[in-house]
Amino acid sequence: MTKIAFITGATAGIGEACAKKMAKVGYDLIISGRREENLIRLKEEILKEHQCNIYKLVLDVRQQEEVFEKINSLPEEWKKIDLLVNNAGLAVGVSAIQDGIVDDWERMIDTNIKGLLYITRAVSPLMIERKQGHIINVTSIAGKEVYPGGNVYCATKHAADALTKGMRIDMLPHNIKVSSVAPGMVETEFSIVRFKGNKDKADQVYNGFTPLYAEDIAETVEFIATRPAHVNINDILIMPTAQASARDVVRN
Ligand code: NDP
Ligand code: 8X3
Repeated sequence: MTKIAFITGATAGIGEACAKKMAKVGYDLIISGRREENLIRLKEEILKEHQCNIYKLVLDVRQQEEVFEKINSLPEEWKKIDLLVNNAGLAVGVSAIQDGIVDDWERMIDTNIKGLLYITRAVSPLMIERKQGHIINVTSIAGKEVYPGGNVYCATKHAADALTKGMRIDMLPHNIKVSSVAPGMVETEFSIVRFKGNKDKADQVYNGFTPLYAEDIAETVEFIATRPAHVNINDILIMPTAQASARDVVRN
């Protein structure tokens, strides 16, 4: 039977690349995000290349009621989710704590921590019912280290790292794998969002070195998802060759 992958944040970057990759290896997809037009475009693009079924779920992961209502209302055949990729997330701003914009903090906390929790709370019982499944959380180098201007974003990714470990313990009796992939710098819309649409500032982040691309992370997610039943990859930290730690990047 065809497996189903549910990918949050599939309207751009890493999530979009994961959707394409998992379709390529034969999964049916639930693709979600807030931008419906991007989901429509992605569905069309994937269907040009692959024969699979795709369900579009327009969803803001911060909206608790919406998350539960929409996931509980999935058609029965779409509730058989084999793989959940908790990818939706963002960084907003680089202010020091004393200058921090509270609304930015709330967007990050609500999306990266609470959103991940709501989605997992809604999907994991469906996996438990079938005694199978795999949850892959997209964390970050920011979940392992803290860098200047990273404060709240790093805290949310440390939380995602801790939640991955906690979820793995909770899912253990239910035959559900829990993994994380922790990327360093990946060129996506991430920095455009972080710098609130300032493309020049965003481009500077990736200047003078070759960053990771979304496809690199999708390939890693595919690897994690396709190990044999008795193998779980707990965590993969993946960096551009030019990046040694959150703060050490070699630029030309
Ligand atoms: P993008 O900005 O390109 O993509 C982010 C995705 O998250 C979009 O699809 C966006 O969809 C979705 N998203 C954001 N907020 C919400 C929300 N409230 N509800 C639903 N979906 C939401 O960034 P990336 O692809 O780079 O980021 C994906 C993940 O990877 C994030 O968790 C990020 O923290 C993590 N990461 C990124 C790194 C990088 O350097 N790029 C490195 C390490 C980790 P929409 O706006 O349509 O809702
Ligand atoms: C995104 C990568 O280095 O900006 O998680 O934290 S970084």
